[in-house]
Amino acid sequence: MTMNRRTLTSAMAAAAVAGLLPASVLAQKKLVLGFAQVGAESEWRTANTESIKSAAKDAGIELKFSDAQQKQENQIKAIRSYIAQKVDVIAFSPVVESGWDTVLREAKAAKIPVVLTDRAVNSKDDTLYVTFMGSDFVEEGRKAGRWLVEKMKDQKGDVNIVELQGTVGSAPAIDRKKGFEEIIKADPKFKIIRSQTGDFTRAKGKEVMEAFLKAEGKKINVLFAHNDDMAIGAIQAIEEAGLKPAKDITIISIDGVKGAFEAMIAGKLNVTVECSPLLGPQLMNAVKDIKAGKTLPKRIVTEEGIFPMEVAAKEFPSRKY
Ligand code: GZL
Repeated sequence: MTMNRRTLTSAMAAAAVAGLLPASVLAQKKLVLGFAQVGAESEWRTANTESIKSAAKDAGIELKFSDAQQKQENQIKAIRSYIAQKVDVIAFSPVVESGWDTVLREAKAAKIPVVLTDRAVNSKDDTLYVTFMGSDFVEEGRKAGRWLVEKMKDQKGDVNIVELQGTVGSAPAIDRKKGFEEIIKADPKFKIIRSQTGDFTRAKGKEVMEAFLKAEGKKINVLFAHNDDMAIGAIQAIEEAGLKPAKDITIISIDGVKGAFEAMIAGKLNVTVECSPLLGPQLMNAVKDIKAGKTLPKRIVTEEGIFPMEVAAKEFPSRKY
């Protein structure tokens, strides 16, 4: 008769209580974390994955990891496999906000705690997860908007903006747009004349920016990109159209990855709003706290800054992602 992990654990616990096994043996049982990652769509995501893998290793936590290639059905499949394997904790970054209640109820029924990292879900039932740790995307959008309002304060005529949105339905795309529009709506000179998803990738960002340039040409004053990868793709399109990025078209993006600092140092990107992917250590602490029976806050917000091109060269050497 094969014993599954949970039965084995309870047998070990009984043995330890009976004094047959030293508690230290029990204590040495490695915690197992199942992590369902969004994909590998951007520099940010690559750094986020690296942070999770290295932090699990440092924490002595066994990590089961999956890459969903930005498909929700793959993330749901991965979560179900972690439930079947009876991992100690499940964590994931939901590729989109909706459609998670069923699988999260299955995890709850299996008594496996779930941690949301990076992105949120729009479930009405917040008992389906222990905590959500990640950035305040609305505030990131506000920071981008405030920088633009300041930059254009002496501009008299219309400021025509094109917007490269992140993955449709994802928390960062919805919330960054919301925060940006909340700030610029104070002045009617700011007009978003085109807005379309570039799915957070360089390739799609370039493709959509080419279409924007074809349709609007020299009318475009500003590009607001929901992440650096799409901005970097768009910079290529702007240069191929014979225009000067960050001069003919002001470019604002979000993440603060190395590629953005390199673009700012080259004078091709005006500003990037920081969104830290380095969530690994915080996640491992949460896993250990949960298994130790500690109560966690429902929301853990990562603190972040904003980096205009003027400070890029000075800041670049100390950047960690
Ligand atoms: C934000 C994260 C976003 C990044 C993109 O926390 O979910 O996904 O802004 C990444 O670069 O693809």
